[in-house]
Amino acid sequence: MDRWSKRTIDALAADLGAIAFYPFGGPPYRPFLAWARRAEGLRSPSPLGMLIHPQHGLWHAYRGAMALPYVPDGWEAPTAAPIPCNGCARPCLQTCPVRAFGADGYNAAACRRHLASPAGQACMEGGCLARRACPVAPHLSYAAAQTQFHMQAFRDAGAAATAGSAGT
Ligand code: B12
Repeated sequence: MDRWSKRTIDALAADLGAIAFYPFGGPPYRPFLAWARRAEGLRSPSPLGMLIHPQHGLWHAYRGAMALPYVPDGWEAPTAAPIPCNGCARPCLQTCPVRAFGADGYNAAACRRHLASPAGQACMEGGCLARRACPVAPHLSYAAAQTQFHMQAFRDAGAAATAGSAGT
């Protein structure tokens, strides 16, 4: 996926006279979450840490970014998006079988251990249960093959090597 992203977005950037940046290849990492918030007018992350979008919910990720030396025709600054988590019962926080999302943030090691155990098969096959518990845009959740690709990449990558396709 990272090779595809680079090939596709490098070509697009060359056409547009832009500079391409990628979420992988670190550390250090480019601040994609901060950029995404500014680009899309998103005001706060979801309780899981990932950014939540009013229409796409948790089902969006970033393959690359482009810096343009000009303002494109028709571009308008984003308006502040509504925060979908306000008033939500937040089932995302109650659903993780190993309580990987706590007051101290996201416990990636506990998550990976669970995924590598027989009990983690539901997350491996159908995708992260906490992410799937989100009531926003469930119809946009990823297809099984796509989910399994990313879950396997996330589970199998070492802590330092997860910057790429795992981030979906
Ligand atoms: C390292 C990394 C991880 C690490 C650590 C993440 C963590 N939560 O600590 C590991 C491997 C554990 C991980 C896991 C996952 N990740 Co990850 N990860 C990254 C990566 C490569 C770098 C993050 C970083 O350090 N950036 C550098 C800092 C400086 O930039 P920044 O994040 O914009 O900085 C701002 C924010 O941190 C913000 N901020 C301040 N306080 C807080 C508090 C919270 C809770 C948040 C979210 C932000 C925030 O302020 C900073 C300054 O403006 C990014 C891609 C990227 N380049 O950003 C993906 C990325 C954040 N991951 C992503 C995803 C999807 C995942 C997983 C779901 C993957 C999976 N299992 O399938 C999991 C779960 C993440 C979770 N619940 O937090 C997506 C998020 C998409 C989205 N909708 O928001 C990204 C953007 C990758 C992508 N290609 O889209 N990830």
